[in-house]
Amino acid sequence: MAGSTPSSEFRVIVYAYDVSPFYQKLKSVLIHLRVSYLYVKVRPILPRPALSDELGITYRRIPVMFLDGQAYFDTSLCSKVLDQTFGGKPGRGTNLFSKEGPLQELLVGHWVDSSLFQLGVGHIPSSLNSSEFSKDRQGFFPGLSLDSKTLESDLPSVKSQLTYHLSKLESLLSRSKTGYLLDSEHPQYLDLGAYFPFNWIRSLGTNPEAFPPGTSPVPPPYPKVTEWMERVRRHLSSNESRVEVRVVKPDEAKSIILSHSSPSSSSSEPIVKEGWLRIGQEVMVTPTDSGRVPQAGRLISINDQETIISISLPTSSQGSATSILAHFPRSNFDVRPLVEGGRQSSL
Ligand SMILES: N[C@@H](CCC(=O)N[C@@H](CS)C(=O)NCC(=O)O)C(=O)O
Repeated sequence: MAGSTPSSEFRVIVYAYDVSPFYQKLKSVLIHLRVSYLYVKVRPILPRPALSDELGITYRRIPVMFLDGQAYFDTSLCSKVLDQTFGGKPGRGTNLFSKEGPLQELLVGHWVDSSLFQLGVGHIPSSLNSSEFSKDRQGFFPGLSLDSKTLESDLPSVKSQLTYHLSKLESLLSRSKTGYLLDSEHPQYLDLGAYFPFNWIRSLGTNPEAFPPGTSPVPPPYPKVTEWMERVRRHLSSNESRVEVRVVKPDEAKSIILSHSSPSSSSSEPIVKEGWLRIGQEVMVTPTDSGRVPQAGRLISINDQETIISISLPTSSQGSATSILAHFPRSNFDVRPLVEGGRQSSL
């Protein structure tokens, strides 16, 4: 795609770093949907001033996506809103949630993004796990140590746990006529969602038993999974040339984000009606699974799909805009009133 479009005409901006598996997941959704985007590269470890100092974003996980100037957190919500905005439209990729949409959301959110991703983390070789990295990730997954020695000694058990997931996938695929997980004509969200941890694990090279290298004389133990991975890879690589990924500096991205005006929203969510939360109140939104760093903001809207808050820009960074709108999924996120100096009791 020619690189002549002004940056301000790109609707999507992604903050991430290349080796982030969740960025790779989001990228596969963008490629499938054929959506070009601006890419702000941030460090794999904190601090990330492009998000915190410039935009007031304390949520620590990557990627963070902006669509038309509004922030979206968690690849589950990002994928859904991208699909609703672009899926099936002229010149774009097919809808990702057209088959068993709610089931796909549950499967990717509560199986792939959690159990499978953690097994992926367990495959990280100690050569990649610097002390700076493991220090940064301390406490990222409650109850899971990322220290090199523990990762190394746990690897056999992690590999053995992975066989359960591979064998389920193998049997699902042996019933599929199209070679996609839900027997759909085109890949669905579940295909892209499940591809990223397996592809990541394969690329880490610590599990040649499950993923023998191409040169190996040993046949792959999960042939249907191997074929499916190749099918998804080919699908993505055939769409990749239609997507422009333009790397931009944080300043440029920020001025594009702030040039959008923010619409207002209202709420119909029962917890608001019951008086637990009030629209306009200061709240904090915190992931409940990993990277539990709260994000504070003013409650704009909450329903059964998402929570929207307004995040104040740090005073040093304000211009004509003083806040941004930010969307969080309801699943795996806790919303509660902000209390000075401590946490309020659970919802
Ligand atoms: N459920 C989240 C998980 C995101 C996540 O865990 N991302 C990893 C990178 S792949 C992360 O943020 N690690 C800590 C960090 O980069 O600071 C999502 O789907 O976006």
